[in-house]
Amino acid sequence: LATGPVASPPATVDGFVREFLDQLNFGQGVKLSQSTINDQYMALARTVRSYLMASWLETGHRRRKEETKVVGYLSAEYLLGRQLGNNLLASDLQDIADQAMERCGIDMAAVRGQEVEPGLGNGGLGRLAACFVDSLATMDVACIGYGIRYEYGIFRQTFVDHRQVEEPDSWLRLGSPWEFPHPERAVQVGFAGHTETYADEQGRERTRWAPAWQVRGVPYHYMVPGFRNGVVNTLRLWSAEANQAFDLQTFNRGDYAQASRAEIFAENISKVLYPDDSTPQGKELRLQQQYFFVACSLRDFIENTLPRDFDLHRLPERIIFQLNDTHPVIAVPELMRILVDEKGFDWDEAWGITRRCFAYTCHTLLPEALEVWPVELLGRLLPRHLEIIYRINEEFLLEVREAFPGDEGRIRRMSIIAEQPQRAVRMAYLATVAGAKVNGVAELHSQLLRDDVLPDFNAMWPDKFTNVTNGITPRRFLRLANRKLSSLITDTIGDGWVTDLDRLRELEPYANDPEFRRRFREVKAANKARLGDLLQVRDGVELRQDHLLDVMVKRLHEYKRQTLKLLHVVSVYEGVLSGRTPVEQVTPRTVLFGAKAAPGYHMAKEIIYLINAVAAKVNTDPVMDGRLQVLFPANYNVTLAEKVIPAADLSEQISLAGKEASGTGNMKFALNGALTIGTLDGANVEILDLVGEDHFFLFGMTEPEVEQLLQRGYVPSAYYDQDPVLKATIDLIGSGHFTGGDPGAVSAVLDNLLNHDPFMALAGFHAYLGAQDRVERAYADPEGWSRSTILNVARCGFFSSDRSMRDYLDRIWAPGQA
Ligand code: 26Q
Repeated sequence: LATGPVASPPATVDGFVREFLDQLNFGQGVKLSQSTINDQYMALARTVRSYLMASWLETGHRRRKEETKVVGYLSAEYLLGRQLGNNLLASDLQDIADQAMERCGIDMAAVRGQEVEPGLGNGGLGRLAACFVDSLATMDVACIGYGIRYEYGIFRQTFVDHRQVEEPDSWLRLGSPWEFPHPERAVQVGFAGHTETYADEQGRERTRWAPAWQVRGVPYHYMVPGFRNGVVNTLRLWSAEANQAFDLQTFNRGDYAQASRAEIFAENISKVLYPDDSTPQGKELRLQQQYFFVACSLRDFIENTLPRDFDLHRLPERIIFQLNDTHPVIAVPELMRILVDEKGFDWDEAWGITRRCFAYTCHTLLPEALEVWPVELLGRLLPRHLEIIYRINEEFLLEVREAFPGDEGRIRRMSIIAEQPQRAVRMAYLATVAGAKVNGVAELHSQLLRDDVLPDFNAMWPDKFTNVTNGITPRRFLRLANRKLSSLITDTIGDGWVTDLDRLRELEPYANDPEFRRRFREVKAANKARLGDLLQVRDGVELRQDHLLDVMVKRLHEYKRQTLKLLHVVSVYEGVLSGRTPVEQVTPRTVLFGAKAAPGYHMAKEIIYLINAVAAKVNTDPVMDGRLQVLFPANYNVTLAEKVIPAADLSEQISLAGKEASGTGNMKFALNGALTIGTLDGANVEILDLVGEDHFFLFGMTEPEVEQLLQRGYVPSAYYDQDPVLKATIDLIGSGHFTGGDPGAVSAVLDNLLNHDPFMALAGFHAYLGAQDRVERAYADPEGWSRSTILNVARCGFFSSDRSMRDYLDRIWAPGQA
């Protein structure tokens, strides 16, 4: 009876209504007439889940039979965004659900608005992981996404007196209908303690680790549906729990606070996402998080996913663990420990296996972002892993000696253990030594990785290094976020583009079709109106519909140069204020910022303050006649991105060349018909290559030019002294004009710019203003502008994460097989 496929409810409006009412009545325990919006959201989500369930079970069943190689994506972050819309789209139930809700008298928009997005990531790296698992499901590649179920995701940003204030993101407060806890699949993870050697039955000397304490990792499963292909993969996020709620002896003594301390301690491990995304702090809890989730994941795959009697010599045939940056790299010594200590493998045999089971993706170039763990800390928390790392390093350095005899400097440089300023493990080196492949995330980045970050490793193993340019999922960021543009595209070239984004090329000829251009502009106007409605309700601000919408949304970082954008804004304002520019000559423009600063990143928080201060003044000064507006909606996240990006005219991608590894927002904007103003950095280089110089506002130094300027000696104040516009702009800020007459309130930012300016905003200012002039001239010609935006969409199909996944398969996961 129960062996066949599970039956989905009928995919009709009737069927949907029935399932929904069942979920409401029997799942949620309310009648429709008594139900709250939250009840309705929960029931609707569970209804969609029901439709996906048969595919999920079927996919799992098929995967177990197939015996193919699985991609184990190891990522400390998944920035998923809302699930309801995505899962309705994947299951092709959008229209049915709309009609069903209407029939029940339910406000679908309000119900959608009820979902709190799981913000389990900081920014680009976490969102990339979410795009990748979407693409793998759509391509029917066996993948398990492994990560952490943080109880609190990225903080909620608010502004108080222009300053960022962080609030905890309690996304689970009302429960999540998308997760399936599996306590029966829990695993144990040990920490601290000591190691000891002993002789086994054959008299061989072996090592074992006796942890001092253990926690329980409970997996929560999330559906990852492919686009209308009957595939549902699994995202498995681990939650830390104490093995027993109370220390019973203490409990019985009546010291209840003390009795529950162990529980609180254990549960802290998955309590909150670290909100830093550049300068890792080397915090013990962070290392606990990292080890916790990879130990759970390896245990889960080896003991619970592989068949019972699987011969681990063949492990590389069945798994490739992709390391999403260095955060999961402790998985390398963990696999060695399992193979050698638990399964009794020889060291060499185990190392031969391990080296084929991992590949490493690097996402940065900033030296301060490379993770290192003090030996003292690592040895205390994971004593056996430290021993294993030492041995890996010893044998690796022998290899180096053999390849480069007598080159002691090289050996010191390449050691996995740094000696200065304190003895510490360089996680990127460990990942590079263990990884079968190492990749950067855009062409330029991969080249700089070889030349500047890991040159010695490249000299030793040139074939290890490769590039995979990032991508974004066209399902969420085009089909779902921009339904109007999607319909226009589908009406023109059919709907094959959703899973084969190169087909957007077929739009190229329509760039010359005035009727198509008109419809394209209509779509942009409608998206702008939709964003206007949202901002009105959300923040009580008005988005001027007749303005050029100029958008800079991304994490707040000095290297991304939000200050350069702000200097442009102030220069426009200062021009009018000083009478240099007649106000009628100002192109009506709204500059929209979205950015969270890491709570401990002081300069970033000062920049947020300055943006808000400038906005308050510029927006209300009658001298501007409303022609310049600066909006900074708080708490930029995936949900807001889905509304902002389709409405944008201009995409700001202005990082200093050589600093932004790739960027992925840049791709989202181009594919939604915004033009880019940008530097030759990250994937901008590839966007420019594809769309052509006539359809991209390029400015600024190349990476080698940046290096040269640094060599010659960069003196930011010289630019201030020599450029009267720059001087007037900075002086206006310095005068306290934006800060109630208090120059002190902006001195940290200005001092930094004038005396240090590590990311050369002042050097870039003149060229940036020139590029903005070109933007305004181009925007004044709507037909030419539309033509360029259409060509951007048509030529950016390359940036589908489906293509990224194809590249990973070809170059890293199954070379020669795929
Ligand atoms: C590490 C240790 C301790 C605490 C936090 C961290 C940490 C967390 C997140 C370090 C880095 C991150 C995130 C980095 C990130 O998002 N990088 C971006 O990755 C994108 C996807 O490849 C690129 O497009 C961006 O260029 C890159 O900045």
